[in-house]
Amino acid sequence: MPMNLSETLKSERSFTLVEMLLVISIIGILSSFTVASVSDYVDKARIVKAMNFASGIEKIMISNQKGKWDLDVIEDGKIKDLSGQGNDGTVFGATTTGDTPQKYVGSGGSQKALLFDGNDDYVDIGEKPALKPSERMTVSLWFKVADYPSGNAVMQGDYTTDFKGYALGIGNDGNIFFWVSVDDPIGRISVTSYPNPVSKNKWHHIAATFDGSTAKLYLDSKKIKEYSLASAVPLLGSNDSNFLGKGSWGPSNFNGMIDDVQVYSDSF
Ligand SMILES: [Ca+2]
Repeated sequence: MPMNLSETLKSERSFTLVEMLLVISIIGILSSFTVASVSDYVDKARIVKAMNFASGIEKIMISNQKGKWDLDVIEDGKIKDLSGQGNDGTVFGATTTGDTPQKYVGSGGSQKALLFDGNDDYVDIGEKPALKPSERMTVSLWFKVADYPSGNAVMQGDYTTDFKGYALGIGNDGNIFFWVSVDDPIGRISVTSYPNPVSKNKWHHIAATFDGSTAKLYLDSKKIKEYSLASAVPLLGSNDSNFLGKGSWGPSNFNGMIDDVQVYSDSF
């Protein structure tokens, strides 16, 4: 005998408690997927934007490019300078990895980056006249830090313990820093990302530029800090090496990956 309407409603009246919990957990799983994919999308957009920014820097200053290392290949223990300036580097311990900013956003499948162990890995580019900017300078590079236990160098440009040259690194608080030595009583300009530490295990782009009076630091295409002197002064160089992944000060070996490093004797 067919059920009447009220009986039908009664028999389909509700979820059991177990069914209800199941539905709630499915909704929870679906929403966490949505949140994860939105944040993933936002993070990839950050990288793509910084890639466009980095290629814009190269485009406007290409005639003053003094070093360009894509770090895709280590050949005979060396990394090649693609700028035409002959500033090849000798690799100590660092190895290539397929983990690159390009791959993260789904392109550049065969490209590589360099992996540094945070202990004794580095690249020595030597002391090169072309890498001693005297008036203006810019460095553009990608890095992905695994840990920052001490003040680590991402790149040392002709820097020494007596504050000559320039350096880019990351402090033990996760803030990046840009030091540039100038012929001025201040001695060394220091611009940091403080209080905006970078996230570990994510690719970030840094651009550091100095035009003779103003030092600017860009993180992921955004200008995060700048410092200006009253008037333009020359940069002070040294006779020390240019390094990737280590500096001349204290324990400074970088723990993570570095990619697509470019140096210019110009500013923006
Ligand atoms: Ca690369």
